[in-house]
Amino acid sequence: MDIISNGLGHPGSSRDNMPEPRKRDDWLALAPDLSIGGEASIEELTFSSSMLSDISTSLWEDGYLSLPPLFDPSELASVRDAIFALFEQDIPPVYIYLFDQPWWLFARLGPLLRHFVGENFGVLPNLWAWHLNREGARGWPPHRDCDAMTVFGEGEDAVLMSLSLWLPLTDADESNGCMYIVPQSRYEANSASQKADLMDARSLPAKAGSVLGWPQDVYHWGGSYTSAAKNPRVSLSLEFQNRAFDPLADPLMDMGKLPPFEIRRSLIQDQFAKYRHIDPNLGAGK
Ligand SMILES: O=C(O)CCC(=O)C(=O)O
Ligand SMILES: [Fe+2]
Repeated sequence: MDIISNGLGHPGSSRDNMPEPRKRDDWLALAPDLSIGGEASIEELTFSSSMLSDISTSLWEDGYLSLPPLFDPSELASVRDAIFALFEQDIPPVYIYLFDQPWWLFARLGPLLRHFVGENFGVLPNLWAWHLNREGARGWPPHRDCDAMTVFGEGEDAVLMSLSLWLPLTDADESNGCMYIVPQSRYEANSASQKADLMDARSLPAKAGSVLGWPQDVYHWGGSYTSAAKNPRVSLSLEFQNRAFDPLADPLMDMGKLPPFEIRRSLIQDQFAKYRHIDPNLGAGK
């Protein structure tokens, strides 16, 4: 099996071409429950210090975090339904990031993000969304989101340069393409060869509204959609970085000040160009 690890962030795959660029109002008509450039009133989720300390333990020991459903089904529904509406128009799911709500879901995780990537964390311009719904459709192949070392120091004092979060909007399991990850302990077991063995991977079934996360040098991938699937696998990912380090990519964004419509659109289009060398079937993303 090929391991893709190009240091650029996600490899990608998606549906093909996009129709002509649409205007802001056309996008809003597609997803009437969502907004673009709306006034944010983010109610952050509460994470007690004991919760954060348990999450830290699992992140440092296992190399990933896996949180139970945190979001209300109704707040997921509008974003998920908008991805279905995009699909009906043959528009790749990553266009969901034109709207405010997917960003705001992640913004509600503020206490978690500040805990791991600093008070003044930045949002990396590496974003993608998936909608697997037919037999044989696959998530992304094995890769690391960043080739560089992203964890500095050890134990309680370790500092994370960047963190990827993955948020399923529908239940994800082995039948519809959940995530797989090689746990940290297995790297240590293979440290002589400095190689991740994909046979050590663990599947990470995750209910809608739960959250998975990993430091960016961990190998992971998305599974396949099979005939046993009960529902589509719809998910979002976004990456965050500690601003104490030089920006891993430009522009490093501020969760409290999302880019305006035109910039969001070009940001989304850039994702296609970034990953086309990995998946030559990627459309232009226009
Ligand atoms: O959802 C997938 O198939 C891949 C997700 C991934 O690689 C990521 O979010 O970094
Ligand atoms: Fe990834």
